[in-house]
Amino acid sequence: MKITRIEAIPFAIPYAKTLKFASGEVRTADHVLVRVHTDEGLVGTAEAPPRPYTYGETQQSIVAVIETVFAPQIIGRSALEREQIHAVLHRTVGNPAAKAAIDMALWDVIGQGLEVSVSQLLGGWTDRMRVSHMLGFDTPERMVAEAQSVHDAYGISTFKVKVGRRPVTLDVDVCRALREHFGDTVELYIDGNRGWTPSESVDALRRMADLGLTLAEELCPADDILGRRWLVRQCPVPFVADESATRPGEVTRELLDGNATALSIKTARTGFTVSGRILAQAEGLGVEVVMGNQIDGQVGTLCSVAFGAAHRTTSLRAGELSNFLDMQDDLLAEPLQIADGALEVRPGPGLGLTIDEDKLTHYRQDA
Ligand code: MUC
Ligand code: MG
Repeated sequence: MKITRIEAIPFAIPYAKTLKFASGEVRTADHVLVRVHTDEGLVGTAEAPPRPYTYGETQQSIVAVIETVFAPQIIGRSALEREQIHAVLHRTVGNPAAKAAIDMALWDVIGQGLEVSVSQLLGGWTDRMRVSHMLGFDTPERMVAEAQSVHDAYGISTFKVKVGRRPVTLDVDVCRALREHFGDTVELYIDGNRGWTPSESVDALRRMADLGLTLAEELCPADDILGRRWLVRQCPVPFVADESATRPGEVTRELLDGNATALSIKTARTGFTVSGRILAQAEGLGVEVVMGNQIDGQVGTLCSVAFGAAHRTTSLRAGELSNFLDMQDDLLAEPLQIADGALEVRPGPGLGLTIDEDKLTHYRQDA
């Protein structure tokens, strides 16, 4: 399984519906498809979705760091030398989506080489994940209508509501409208993407105390150190660290400092290898996890399902796996189908994905 070539292909697919949240908005999926080739003709595939406003990575920076920094140090090694390859990636600070995509493409190669599904290699707990749908900023009426339509079309009954607007009543009204519309038939939780101050967050949580929310994520910045601790201490539900806990060291620091009591694991950010280490930290420390979404396309979503379904702890909660529904098109030859509120793992070998080459030719930006 000698690595002979690593491709970083920028592609752009427009969204049918803009997703808006406190730290940004997404109109086009300007992602990078990463392909790892081996001497036996295997090709491992993964997707890197840049989030410039969160981590500073862009489509161009991902292509550049893979082509000029990572690929030259990895080509010539065996895909099985995972610790060696991780030492190379680890030497460079940051660039999480670029590193994660390389890691996942390598696992795809290994799975194909061994003729086993990656999800089974990782843990093989189950064959599907329940799906949570993310509702971006809009009016209460339109957000309720979107929730009802994905509920009807896909059987989804868990919703992550984006919050963090001012005044806080804008988002409180949305959560109340959703609860009144659905009664107790749905799970609701919130993600502020650092939009509120600690006191706005506490105010919003008080106003929503009767709504049965199950999680609160990144309501204020983790750098509001004492305010964030004060907020987390009085938060009635697990407080999820997402963009504040992106690697094992940060995870330890944020949890031990009392800045969070649960973790979002995103394969787009920590691949399979580091996500597995973070999961072990969460299990060892006894905190809950949720499989998050970095607004992945279908390739990335398939990777999240493979990891989430592989482990008992990650499949306890619904994973955020439906952002691809907002895209006008995608790259998989056989598109993902959410049914009965769940997404199935592809049987493999590897990740079990095939790229539609005509679509890639159409959407790629470097041709
Ligand atoms: C989330 O959980 O925050 C928004 C930005 C990003 O990086 O991921 C999404 C969802
Ligand atoms: Mg989040």
